[in-house]
Amino acid sequence: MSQSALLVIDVQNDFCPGGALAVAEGDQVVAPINTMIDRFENIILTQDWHPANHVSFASNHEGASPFESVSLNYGEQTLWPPHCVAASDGANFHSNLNTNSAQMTVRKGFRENIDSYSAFFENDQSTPTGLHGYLQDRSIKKLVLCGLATDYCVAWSALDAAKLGYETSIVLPACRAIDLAGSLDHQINNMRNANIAIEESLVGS
Ligand code: VGL
Ligand code: ZN
Repeated sequence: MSQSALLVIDVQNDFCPGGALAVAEGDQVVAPINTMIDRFENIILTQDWHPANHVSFASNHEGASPFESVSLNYGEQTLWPPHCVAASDGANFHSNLNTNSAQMTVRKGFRENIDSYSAFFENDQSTPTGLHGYLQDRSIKKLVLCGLATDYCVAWSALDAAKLGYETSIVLPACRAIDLAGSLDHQINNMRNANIAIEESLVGS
């Protein structure tokens, strides 16, 4: 059994062109991710999944606009347009993503009062999603990350994975970024400093 897994982050309609929080070229990750899905035995998907009254939505803070930052009880939180509302079409995976061989979907950000960029811990950096336990139970030691967005959910997930001791890489041609106020460069630096491999071409297991 392979000890590596492909972790496909948030390839959902709302992060693709035409979606509520569209990432430039977000849909262009689908083809390279499908290619890698065919090369891996272990596939895990994540799905951003928020209640309509979620704390990360600017519309739920009086007078606030999307992409501003606010201070919450767990720290700074960027406010976003409402996106990935649970059970909405925007929360669905892109229709061309090959989800058939995925063994597990981790939903995150489902609690009203806390966001979760990372697939491992919510934004208080301590509430676990359960993914680490699942991977430990399956003896998975190595993670390859791809998806949306490079500088938010992919980076936060990769940084937590590295902290938890996984051998971690991200595959840039299968990622696209939001790039808010230099966030892409900042997070690429953070990932390099955490010994995360930044791959420039597609990889296999
Ligand atoms: C994401 C912002 C808000 C992401 C999710 O998937 O990177 N970014 N929610
Ligand atoms: Zn979100």
